[in-house]
Amino acid sequence: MTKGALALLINSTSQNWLPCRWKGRFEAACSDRPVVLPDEGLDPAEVQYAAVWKPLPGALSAFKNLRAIFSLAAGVDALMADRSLPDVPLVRAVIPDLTARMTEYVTLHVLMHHRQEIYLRQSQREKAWQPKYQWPASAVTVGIMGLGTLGADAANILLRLGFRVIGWSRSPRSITGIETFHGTAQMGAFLRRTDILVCLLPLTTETQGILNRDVLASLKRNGPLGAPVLINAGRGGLQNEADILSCLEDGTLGAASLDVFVEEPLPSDSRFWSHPKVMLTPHNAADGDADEISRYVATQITRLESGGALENVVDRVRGY
Ligand code: NDP
Ligand code: OXD
Repeated sequence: MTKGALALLINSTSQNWLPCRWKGRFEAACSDRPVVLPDEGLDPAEVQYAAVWKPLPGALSAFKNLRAIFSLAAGVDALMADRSLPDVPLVRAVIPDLTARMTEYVTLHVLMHHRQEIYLRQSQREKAWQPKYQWPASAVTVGIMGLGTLGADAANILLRLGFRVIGWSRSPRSITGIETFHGTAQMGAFLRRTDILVCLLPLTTETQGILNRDVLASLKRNGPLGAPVLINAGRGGLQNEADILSCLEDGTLGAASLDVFVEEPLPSDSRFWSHPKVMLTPHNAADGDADEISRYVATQITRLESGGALENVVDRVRGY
């Protein structure tokens, strides 16, 4: 008997998200069921599962026999914003490979700021042999906003590199070697200790615009880096971009690494492109791997159909 179809809805033109590439991987992982793209004459009534990346709002509402939605991304803010999203379990991507890639990005950028890369590249362009004093990692406090799957992993690696690591979450978290803070009441104490702020929060109604002037002005002053640094790989909607630019201009921030933006792709006239204190990447801090994710989805479907429970189901009230 043919099993219910899996619809693959991928709305992106970037190289990593070519739908035909993902379809091949899903066909290999879910070999016992049809895997269909929207332009392949798919019958909505046959679709039991949907695996999605940035589907157009309303795209899932036609699937009346849907049993679960699998987000091909860890962040589900775009899906949560779709008021017509079917009321079935929404599973997000929690994949060791994705976590490791994000930890690479965070470690890379923390080290680039700690090891004065912006200054050193400028010195190279100017042929200036003028090394500055190099602080030990133990003099620098990295504050991680979001101690979930990604934040906790990055925190552990930074700790191993010798940084002082602190973290902030919504509810209390305990991670060996890391001082943790939670909730609005403890946010100020967390920020006042932080030299490098790493944001790995999900975008929700509570976190929208959280990276604003008030928050950035609360970061530690007179730290070893001269001025605090922001690294945001969460979502663009977390940042107030006008505030970030003005904080970079007036020295409230010394530098920033930004992977995500309010509008993506970033418009060509954005000041961020050419800002000398900004290290910018095109929302690729942690690309998802089609082989890993398709196997993860296939395993979850098999478990569900054998009477087991889905893992990493989004709490729709919390929004992440
Ligand atoms: P998790 O859900 O595992 O962790 C989220 C963390 O944020 C938790 O610690 C949670 O607190 C905390 N949090 C949520 N809301 C608040 C709040 N209001 N105040 C304080 N803390 C809060 O998510 P992941 O670690 O898997 O992913 C985080 C985000 O990273 C994703 O949502 C996505 O937007 C982004 N991402 C970006 C990628 C990129 O390439 N740029 C790639 C992958 C993900 P608590 O522990 O109490 O629940
Ligand atoms: C994600 C992303 O959320 O790639 O996984 O942004």
